[in-house]
Amino acid sequence: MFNRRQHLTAIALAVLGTGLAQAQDTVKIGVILPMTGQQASTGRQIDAAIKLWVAQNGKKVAGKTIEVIVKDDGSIPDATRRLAQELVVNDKVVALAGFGITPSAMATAPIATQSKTPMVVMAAATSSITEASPYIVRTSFTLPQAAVALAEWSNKNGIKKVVSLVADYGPGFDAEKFFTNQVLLNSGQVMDKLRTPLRAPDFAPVLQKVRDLKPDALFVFLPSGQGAAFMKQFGERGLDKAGIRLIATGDVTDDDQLNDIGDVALGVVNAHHYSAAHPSAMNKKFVADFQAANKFRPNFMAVSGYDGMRVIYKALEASKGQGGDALLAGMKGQIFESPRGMVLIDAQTRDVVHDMYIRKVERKDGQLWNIEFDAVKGMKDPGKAK
Ligand code: VNL
Repeated sequence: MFNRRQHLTAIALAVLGTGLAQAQDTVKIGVILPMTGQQASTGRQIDAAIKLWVAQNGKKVAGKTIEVIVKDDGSIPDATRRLAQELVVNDKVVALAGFGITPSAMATAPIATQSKTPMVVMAAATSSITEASPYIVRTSFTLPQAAVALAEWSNKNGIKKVVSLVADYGPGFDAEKFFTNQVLLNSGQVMDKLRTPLRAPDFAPVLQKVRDLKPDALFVFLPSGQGAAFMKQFGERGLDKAGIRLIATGDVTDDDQLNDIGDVALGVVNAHHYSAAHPSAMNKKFVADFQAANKFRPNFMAVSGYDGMRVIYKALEASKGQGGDALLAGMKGQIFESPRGMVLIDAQTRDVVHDMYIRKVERKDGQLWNIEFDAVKGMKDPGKAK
């Protein structure tokens, strides 16, 4: 017969046993996204894409059960860092993922390095992010990729005098530098370089300046979510009628907002790695499945979240569910078809290599789309030191 003490010990052991079994059978992925605040659309897109990936691919990988934990950082870098710390120390996640803006990714990089936790950047796009930790892998894109591809197109299309306008932080600096340097290399003229704050930008003064300068084209990078407000003001202030051509990175003609922008978006040429109108069988299925589950169209953030999950799942298969260096090794060098087209995770830089498409906004079946008409194939990040 058990006495009371033995009985309690047995229960304690049983509980401990189940706890251990659970810990060994479950693999946790910690996702940090801006679900609220100015970048909430980015969080909403990536969260929906992660859920779609899990719905399509199941929760079992390498005999383990995947648990995705999503935390909202409101795109406040201090919050991102604190949440990452908690996810690593308390939840023992094998991977960190998400990161809506560059400062959030940068704030978390030291945690990834110290804890040897692979960190998959699904949104932020400043070139140098992947150099901030050897544990960072990126599935989004880089601004130098989009800026250089667009500058090459604009040179071939008679655009000589340009003004650039970017958000005043990391990815904006990259966009400005790589676009204007390429224009100068092509013997063009850079009339001015304008910047607007990341938080609560006021576009009126810069648009007035552009109107006065009258360049052949205004080049714009603004983070996902700001494009519609900007483009509407561009039209309201008559810059399009004044013969100033708007060209942009695809962040500005974001599929998430494109239909709200209206006619002023028509004909805007832009460069990016993903369009919801990309004409592949895989993308048609991705868009259909995404729209069946959500009331909105997937944008470039969604595809980066989806591909990021692919990278994590395949790496877990290779590492048999182990984290750390084994998981990182499984991420490096992955090559696969994505809804955007072919993707390579460069084993040396851990950055994404993919096609940069040149697109034009067109109306089809009553909706606005970024229609791809040219591409720079297999583009590496031009921002990486040679
Ligand atoms: C960043 C780059 C953020 C591109 C974006 O949207 C974007 C970033 C929130 O690196 O902070 O479209």
